[in-house]
Amino acid sequence: MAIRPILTAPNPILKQVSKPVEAVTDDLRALMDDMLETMYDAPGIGLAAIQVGEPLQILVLDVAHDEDEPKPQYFVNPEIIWASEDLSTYEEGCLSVPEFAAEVDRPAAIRLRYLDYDGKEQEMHADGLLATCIQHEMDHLKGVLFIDHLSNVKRNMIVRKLIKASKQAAE
Ligand code: GNR
Ligand code: NI
Repeated sequence: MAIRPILTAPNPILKQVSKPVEAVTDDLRALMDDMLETMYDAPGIGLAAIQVGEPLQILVLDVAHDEDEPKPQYFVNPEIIWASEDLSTYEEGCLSVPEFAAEVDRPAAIRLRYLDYDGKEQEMHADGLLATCIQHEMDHLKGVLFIDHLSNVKRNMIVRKLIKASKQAAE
């Protein structure tokens, strides 16, 4: 397993649309292992493959990471097959938008179809933080960041600050 560098906005790679996976191979399981290790190291509660530069429809999540037992979850080619009409609001952060957080509204509950770590088709219902996090990660697969849900004024302010911070880090 290896920790990989996480890309940060406004890196144009983060805008790429990720491709479906044809088969869950050992190589892709190795990528999922690296993603999980990278996510725990960051630390974060979710990571999409594009955040480590791989434009593939793969997510890893662990929304229970503060408890003693880690509970990693892997989602390949996820599809939302139902979303509740009622929304919930969470303060979201993103490892690709370091140091910023903002409230985003999303469907409060979803039903998801996906392939698991073994390539087996699964369905699950998610609500609460898990539902929010899955939708945040699925946005990454479409090249969308949580700041794209904010007003242009807020997003531009954040992007300008990210550019300034990365210039300072390079000095
Ligand atoms: O670590 C993360 N925390 C988080 C908090 C609220 C809503 C979404 C997230 S996902 C984020 C990790 C990340 O950037 N995943 O893409
Ligand atoms: Ni993110």
